[in-house]
Amino acid sequence: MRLFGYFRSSTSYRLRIALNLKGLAFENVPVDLRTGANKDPAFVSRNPFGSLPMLEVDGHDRVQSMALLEWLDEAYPLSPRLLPEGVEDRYVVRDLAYGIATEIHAVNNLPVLKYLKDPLGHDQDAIDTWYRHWLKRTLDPVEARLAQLGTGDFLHGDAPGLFEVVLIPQLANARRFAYDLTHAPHMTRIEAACLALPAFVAAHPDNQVDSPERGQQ
Ligand SMILES: N[C@@H](CCC(=O)N[C@@H](CS)C(=O)NCC(=O)O)C(=O)O
Repeated sequence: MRLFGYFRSSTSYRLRIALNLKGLAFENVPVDLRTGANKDPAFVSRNPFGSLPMLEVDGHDRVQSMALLEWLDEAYPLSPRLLPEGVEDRYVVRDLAYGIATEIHAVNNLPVLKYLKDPLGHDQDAIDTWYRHWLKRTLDPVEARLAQLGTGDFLHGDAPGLFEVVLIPQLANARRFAYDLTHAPHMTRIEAACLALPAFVAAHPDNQVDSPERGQQ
């Protein structure tokens, strides 16, 4: 398996966590978003979206992180499952995971932020305000939902699953944009529990070969 990703890409981070949780070995292939390597014709010929992550398995290129996560769970139904067994439990996990993936990531993605700057002409302060606005609009209800559900260290049961795989990268981005998480005790408790696990530590952006934190660039 080869994972084409970028250390700071939150969708790549999702896949790294999921592969680690399932104990699936993979080769990390960095694609530099800053230089636009994801738009190179050779890459686009394999992935017309020109997006990360892309997972190459047995000669097949698969993209779109949420579809990939669900595919991984079906193709490799090893413990732990990313989605629980019961229909209602699966609904609750998807409710929150897809809320973050579709309502925050989609509007705060790098091409959107670049477009706000050029051609729309917004400065960095305005872009940061945009970013935090869309975070708050969905993270507040996620936090309220976690309070309603009375969650412990994880949304469902005693292990992380699809929700945590999506939440942790989003919180890493929130912290990069100086988003105030002091009023989110449920999310930050879950974050602390996840970040103590080896699968999450190994997947962290700072621990990737293409991260400047590793002194590679
Ligand atoms: N819906 C896609 C979004 C993928 C995506 O936009 N990834 C970002 C990195 S987090 C990316 O590749 N951005 C560069 C671009 O689209 O030009 C998914 O979930 O995989």
